[in-house]
Amino acid sequence: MRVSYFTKTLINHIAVATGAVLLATIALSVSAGEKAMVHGAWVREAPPNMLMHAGYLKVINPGGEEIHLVGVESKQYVKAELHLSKTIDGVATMVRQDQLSIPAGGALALKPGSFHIMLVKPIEPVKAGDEIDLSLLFADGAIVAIKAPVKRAPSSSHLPHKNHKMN
Ligand SMILES: [Cu+2]
Repeated sequence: MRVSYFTKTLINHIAVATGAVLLATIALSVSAGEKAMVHGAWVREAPPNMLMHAGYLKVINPGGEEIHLVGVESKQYVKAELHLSKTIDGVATMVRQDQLSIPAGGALALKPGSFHIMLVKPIEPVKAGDEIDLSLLFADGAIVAIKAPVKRAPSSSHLPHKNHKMN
């Protein structure tokens, strides 16, 4: 009798604990954007007459479902867009992206020569050492707010001029 009472109590405890874990899991999965982690954000310092600045970062998605970055906002700029740098017919260009997808359990790097955040028209002059506030907007309505330091481009990120014709 004693053993069976004990077993029953134990089973009840396990049931309660399992229920709590299930609830916690459901609560966590409500908002996909909240599961996104952002690493290594920075904004490239540009000459004072340049009104378009590029921001870079890495979005990590540890969740089990693909997530979608659909926009960016910064209070220090008039406008911010998601862009992709491309070379079309030997000419370097940029194409606006409506959304960037980050696969389940994967990551997406926004980096020089590839995807980036285009920050348009700084409201006040921006220089190395400043911090830019970025709000990343995800398709499910989640917002991830981060600070990106303004840095001089490291010399290693000077990309070769791909549109030089070498005949
Ligand atoms: Cu751009």
